[in-house]
Amino acid sequence: MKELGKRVLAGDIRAASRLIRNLEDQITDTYIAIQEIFKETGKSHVIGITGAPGAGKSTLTDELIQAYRSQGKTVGVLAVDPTSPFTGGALLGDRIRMLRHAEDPGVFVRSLATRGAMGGISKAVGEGIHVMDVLGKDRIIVETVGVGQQEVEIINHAHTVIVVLVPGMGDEIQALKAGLMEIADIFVINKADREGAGKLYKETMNMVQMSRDRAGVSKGWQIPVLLVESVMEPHKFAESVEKLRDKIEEHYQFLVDNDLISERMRRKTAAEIQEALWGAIMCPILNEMEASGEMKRMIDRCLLKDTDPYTLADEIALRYMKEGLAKDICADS
Ligand SMILES: Nc1nc2c(ncn2[C@@H]2O[C@H](COP(=O)(O)OP(=O)(O)OP(=O)(O)O)[C@@H](O)[C@H]2O)c(=O)[nH]1
Ligand SMILES: [Mg+2]
Repeated sequence: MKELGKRVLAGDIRAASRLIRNLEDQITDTYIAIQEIFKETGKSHVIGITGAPGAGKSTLTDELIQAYRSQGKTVGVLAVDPTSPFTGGALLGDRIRMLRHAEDPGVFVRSLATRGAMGGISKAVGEGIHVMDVLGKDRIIVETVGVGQQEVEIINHAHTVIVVLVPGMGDEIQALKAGLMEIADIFVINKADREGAGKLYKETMNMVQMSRDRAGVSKGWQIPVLLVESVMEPHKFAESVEKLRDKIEEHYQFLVDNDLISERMRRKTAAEIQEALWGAIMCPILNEMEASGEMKRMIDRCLLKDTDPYTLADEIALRYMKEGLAKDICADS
């Protein structure tokens, strides 16, 4: 499809879906479409929802869509599936769970499964957010599974990060370990029907109070811990998710009032430049090296201790500085 970016700018939903699929399939020239739309990005409030596999993120997102729609706000959802062995089956589940919004033109839900090499997920997420942004979605919810470093990168994309904890998983410790403590703007204790929810709530409150004042992106913000009622009690569930929505709004307002938005935007843009550089420099080099068999030969030489990766990297860098890059297909960034 030609001029994909321009069509997305004109509000073409099919073009937007196609573009997101292209990001997912890591088709090389998607960057052209992103170049076309970039100027119009930066209007949406981006909300990251992260937590362990099965923590109830999609269930929560579905209700959050409802809470925003009841205020007339439009919502985009990007459900990121890193296709890890843990979340292999998550895609279908996400689509089914948010199906009640499928006919609503104010809601745009897409899954993003990226098989990519290093940095690939974060890059595709950033680009997917741009697409939803230029479609004019007021709020964009990005669901990521919080299991590793990749997911902590949600801080580079979201204005407000929600960390979902559930009882019975030793989550409070997990949160500390995975660095989630540093990125959470709001903690949600989910699955309140489960044993230990009250205890987890208290522990998380303690953890939040003990943690030193946050430097950086949300300084001065008191991290709230919200107990969300069980989905089995639909009315209470809806009510507590409305409270969550209000907290999210309060956080965004806090960023605006304290002039912290620009700091987040700088951080986000720095990450994006790095990712674009990776795509523009590393991908063509690595692809060419793969295609020519040079990579294989280099591995062999390193294993024989004939040379080392650092010397090789110097040589390659020098060579490309002299010869320049072939603007080549980049299939695995
Ligand atoms: N008991 C209980 N189960 C819940 C609650 N909320 C969600 N679940 C269930 O937990 C399971 C996982 O829910 P999801 O919303 O798919 O969780 P998720 O975090 O999006 O899962 P992944 O995307 O696979 O990481 C589903 O079977 C839900 O029905 C709750 O409040 N109480
Ligand atoms: Mg999910």
